[in-house]
Amino acid sequence: MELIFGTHNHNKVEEINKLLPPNFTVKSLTDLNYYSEIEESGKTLEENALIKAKTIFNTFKKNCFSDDSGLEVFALGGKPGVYSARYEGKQKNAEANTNKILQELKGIDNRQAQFRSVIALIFNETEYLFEGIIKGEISHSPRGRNGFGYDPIFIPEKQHVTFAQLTLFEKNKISHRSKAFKKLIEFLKS
Ligand code: ITT
Repeated sequence: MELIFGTHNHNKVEEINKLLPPNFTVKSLTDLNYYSEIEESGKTLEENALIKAKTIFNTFKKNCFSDDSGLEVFALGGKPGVYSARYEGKQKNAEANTNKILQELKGIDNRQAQFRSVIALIFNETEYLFEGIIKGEISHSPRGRNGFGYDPIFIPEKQHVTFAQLTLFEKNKISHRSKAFKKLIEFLKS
């Protein structure tokens, strides 16, 4: 069975391919030479994931899925959430984004946070949503060099190190995205 994954992110495609049974083939937007910008204008992760999936479905008329993820900090009322990539401006600078969070949490004891990932699937013309969450807390300073985005300041529950101090293999075993991917795969296999 062939599915289109609405991303150009090679790492995400590789991650899901490792989890999928061999009878599934995933094609990315890069594989399909689709380079139009899809505006992520939604106010929630769910809306954005659906906007992307619907745009792709309307273009290719094939089963497809898209994801959107973000960091939600409790003491900041769930921010940056859907605005995670551009929290400190349009330039989407990960270091500036992480510094902004550390600044906003100065003097605040509650450092609880979670990464949340939502996948929107359009399968046989019906829409489905799958969610993955990893809870944790925000460190007091950035630590580690692996990963991307907010990884250097996110300590997942039951760990003493940040996501950026874990190997990609270790992170993928517990990450929000892999949890959502696993739910999607269970659905596709059933
Ligand atoms: P696409 O091209 O597929 O849209 P993206 O980089 O925008 O990829 P996401 O939509 O999954 O990635 O995530 C949006 C932002 O949320 C991302 O730029 C990071 O700032 C943050 N984020 C999401 N997942 C993360 C993770 O596993 N580790 C660190 N930061 C993450």
